[in-house]
Order: sequence, then structure tokens, then C-alpha cells
Amino acid sequence: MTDTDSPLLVRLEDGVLTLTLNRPDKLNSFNEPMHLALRAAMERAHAEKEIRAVLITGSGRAFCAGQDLGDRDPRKMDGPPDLGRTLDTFYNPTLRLIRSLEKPVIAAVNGVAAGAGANVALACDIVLAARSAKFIQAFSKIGLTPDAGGSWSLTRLLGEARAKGLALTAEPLTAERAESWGLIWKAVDDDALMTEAVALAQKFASGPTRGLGLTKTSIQAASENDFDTQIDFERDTQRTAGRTRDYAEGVAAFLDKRAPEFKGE
Ligand code: T3D
Repeated sequence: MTDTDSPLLVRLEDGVLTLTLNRPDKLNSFNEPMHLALRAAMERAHAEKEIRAVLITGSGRAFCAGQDLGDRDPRKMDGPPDLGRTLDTFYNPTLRLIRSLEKPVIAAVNGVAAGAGANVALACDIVLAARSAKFIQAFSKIGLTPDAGGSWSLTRLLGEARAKGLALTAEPLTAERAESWGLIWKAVDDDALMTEAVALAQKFASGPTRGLGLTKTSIQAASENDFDTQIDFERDTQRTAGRTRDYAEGVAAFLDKRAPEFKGE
């Protein structure tokens, strides 16, 4: 197998770890090797200081069509599969790694994102989508229920009415409507998607990484905390941010009227 045949293409450049889901003839649906490769890449993003932003996208015309249903053919199985186990083993650890990474994770949704594929994108911090892309909660079509964090993301971002509408009907949601509903950050012209996504990832990777990571953590905590708890949380994160070298550099650069040189420290 050459590198270009592997189910996940991994490239580290200028502090940006770009992960390309790479099973285009199966619309980048998840099989076991792809699950394991994505998890390993996210573990690497946690471990390596040089990595200051992550960008996830797909090869070919799709972002990701969720689980590879070829691996779930009931006619080739002894009995029903334990899908709870596959979530525990594959999706959930990776989702936790995405959410807990104290660095920005961008999804560049280059085409259809269905089932768990849609919800892995929604677990990322910034979702940019090509105008032609669609988000499909495909689960109800095959008798399943939203997973990969979808029931959580949809309900929090859209409210119950739209979350239930999308999950129960499996109607495709266009990128533009996803943006206008506040489900994603931005829909962009197809041919501008990767340029815009890479530029944003590079901006993050040359930014104050600790401050950006703490910002992510703080926004995530806000959806669980009441106001009092959250302003205490802000006090603690600001205390940590105020001790970073990048904060000192940011203020010094402002006072010197020059561009800051953040080191991610
Ligand atoms: O199982 C567990 O571990 C639990 C976790 C479950 C998580 C899940 O994600 S469940 C939901 C699984 N995903 C789906 O149900 C989506 C299935 N795909 C589709 O509905 C459609 O393919 C799309 C709407 C995404 C795109 O439609 P379209 O018309 O643009 O493309 P297509 O012709 O349907 O697909 C193109 C090829 O990709 C085709 O193969 P072929 O005929 O050219 O050889 C199709 O079979 C293949 N493909 C698409 N999605 C999957 C897939 N192959 C395997 N698994 C897929 N999910």
C-alpha cells in the first residue's frame, strides 16, 4: 500500500496537521483502519507541541458518508452487531480527542457529510463547508439513531425542533442553510474552500496556541455551566492565559505597534 492508498492522508506543514479521509470510492466512509488512523492522528495532535491546528477534510466528492455499511451486511453476520461496542471502541475516543484538544480543529466539508460523517464534522471547532455540500442525518433511513455526538450537537446548536426535524426525516441540509441556522461557521464557494480553510488553519497555527486552546475550552464549558460557575471558570482560564509568553508578546507587540510573533507558548 502506498501512502496515497492509506485511508487517512496525514500531512504536517507550518504547524497545521492536515488529515484527509481517503476512501473516495466509498465516499470516505469509516472502516476500521480509517477509524484507527484518525484516532492515532488525533493522539499525535495532543502529543506534539509543533502541531498548533488540525484540519480535517475528505478526498474526492464527499467529506464522509459515516460508517461503511459494507462492514455491516446482516447477511454476512451471525446475529445483530453490538453497535454500542463499535461506538465505544472507535467513534467516541476520537470525538473526545477532538473536543479535548486544546488547539483549534477545523473541518473543511468538501462534499456530502452523512451519518457519523456529518457529526464528526460538527464536533470540530470551526466548520467550513463548500456551498455544494450537504449534511444528512442518514441514521433514521436505516433504523439507527444519531451518534458521533449528533444528538448533542444538533440539539445544542439548533434546538429541539430543528434537531428532531433533521434526525427524523434525514432530509439533506444545504451548507448555506446550515450556516444560516448557526450549525456551521461558514458556507464558501466550492473552489475557495481549501484555500480558505488552509489560510484559517495557518492563522491559528501562528497564533497564541494556549490562548486559543483555552478559548475553546471555555466556550465548551459554557454550555454546561451556570453563569456563576462560568465566570469563575473564566477567571481561571484568564489566569492561565495571562501567564503565557504569547500574552506578553501580544501586549508588547501592541504597544510597539508591530505584528506579534507568537510561539504557541
Ligand atoms: O455501525 C456502527 O458502527 C454504528 C455507527 C454508525 C454510524 C453511521 O454513520 S450510520 C449511517 C451510515 N451512513 C449512511 O447511511 C449513508 C449511506 N450513504 C448514502 O446515503 C449516500 O451514499 C449519500 C447520501 C451519502 C450520497 O449519495 P450519492 O447518490 O451521492 O452517492 P451513492 O451513489 O449513494 O454512493 C457512491 C458510492 O459510495 C456507492 O458505491 P458504488 O455503488 O459506486 O460502488 C455507495 O455504495 C458508496 N457508499 C456511500 N455511502 C456508503 C458507501 N459505501 C459504504 N458505506 C457507506 N456509508
